[in-house]
Amino acid sequence: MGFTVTGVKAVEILDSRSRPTLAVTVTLGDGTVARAGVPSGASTGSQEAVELRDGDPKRFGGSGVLGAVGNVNGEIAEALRGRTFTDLDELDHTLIDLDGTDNKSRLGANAVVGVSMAAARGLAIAAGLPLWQTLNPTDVTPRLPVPHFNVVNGGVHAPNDLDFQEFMVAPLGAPTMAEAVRAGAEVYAALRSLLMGKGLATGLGDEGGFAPQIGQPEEVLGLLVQAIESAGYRPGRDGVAIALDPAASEFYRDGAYQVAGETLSSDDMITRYEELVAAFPVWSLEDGLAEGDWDGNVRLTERLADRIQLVGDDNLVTNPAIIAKAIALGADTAALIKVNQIGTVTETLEAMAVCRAAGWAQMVSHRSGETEDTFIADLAVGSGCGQLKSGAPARGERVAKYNRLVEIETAESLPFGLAG
Ligand code: 2PG
Ligand code: MG
Repeated sequence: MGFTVTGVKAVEILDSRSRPTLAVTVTLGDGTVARAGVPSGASTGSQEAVELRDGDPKRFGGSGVLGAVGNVNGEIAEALRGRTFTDLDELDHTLIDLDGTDNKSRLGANAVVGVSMAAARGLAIAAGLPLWQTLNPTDVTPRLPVPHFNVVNGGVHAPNDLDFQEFMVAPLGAPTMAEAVRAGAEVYAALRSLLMGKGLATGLGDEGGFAPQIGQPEEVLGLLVQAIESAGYRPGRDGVAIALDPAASEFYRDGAYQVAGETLSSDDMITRYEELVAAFPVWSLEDGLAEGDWDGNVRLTERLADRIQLVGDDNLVTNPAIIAKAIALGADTAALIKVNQIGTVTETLEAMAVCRAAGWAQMVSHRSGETEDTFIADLAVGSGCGQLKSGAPARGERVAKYNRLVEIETAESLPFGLAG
């Protein structure tokens, strides 16, 4: 058993924001060739595994990744080529040891994660199995996740005045993946008509959601409810609910939150969220408070966990040890899962296992800078986590993930919806 790596190769390609990233190809002894595209975030947590950028101002304003490409084609290829591994775990730990740092800053998390994802895909191809099946822990039921469509973009993902980064619609009440995707697309279309009717811009932000010139989050929430209704769905958990990712670290300055011209304390923010949750069908809140505001996050969880899901992203960074700390503290009730935040597929699966053991939910996530790679769709299905966010139901790199989920549903009869 096991598998032999015969080749590893990276090239510099463009991501959806026109910034350089890596495409990595891994070749196996049986002739299998597998490729992976590496995503890249904009609102990043400070503890994320380190993305290596060249910093050469003469290329792409310093954001080139030729150094990371060189690390794959040089050191990593030399270490893996001709070697036989028992499983992905062994290959990933070889990469972790080769890098030698605790945040993949030497070889670059973008280099390491590309190799890990391509190898994982290669193992599935070699075994003649869909990728999700090889990512499925034996004690977990695979399921099709509820898609969370980011239909209004703000924060660092759009050039408007909106401080909250993501306003998502989640068809929790849909019976199937295909119907959930249809609901997302229909609400998106209804929202476009509403915005046009109000003379608001329908240009798109980084994740394919509209980026209208609106300042108050409550105004956007009102429009979302209208769009859900005019598309013929019931706003709420038995129809189409709303999920928010304010990405609060981005508007946290000098110990306070700056929202639409107001300066708010952690407790003011919590009160604001309580009001939002009472007035609108919000079912999930991610990064409602900033990364370093642990006390605030514990109080937010105490005050809202009986009503909504509280997802940690910037503060948890898909890191099993940090997630364990948050579980012990009682901050958040769910983790956002991004493979490139931690840097290998194996550690990502570990982070998800830590969540499951504590009864925490997980939402698999894209990055604001994406490629056409659909790895996260299979990861969401195999992990059985029941939730995925991949941006709007628009733009090829976002839609590719949703389309992959519909394809999986067509091929296999799997349950759809939230886990547990
Ligand atoms: C987030 C992500 C993805 P980014 O904050 O959840 O939506 O954004 O990739 O820019 O970190
Ligand atoms: Mg986030």
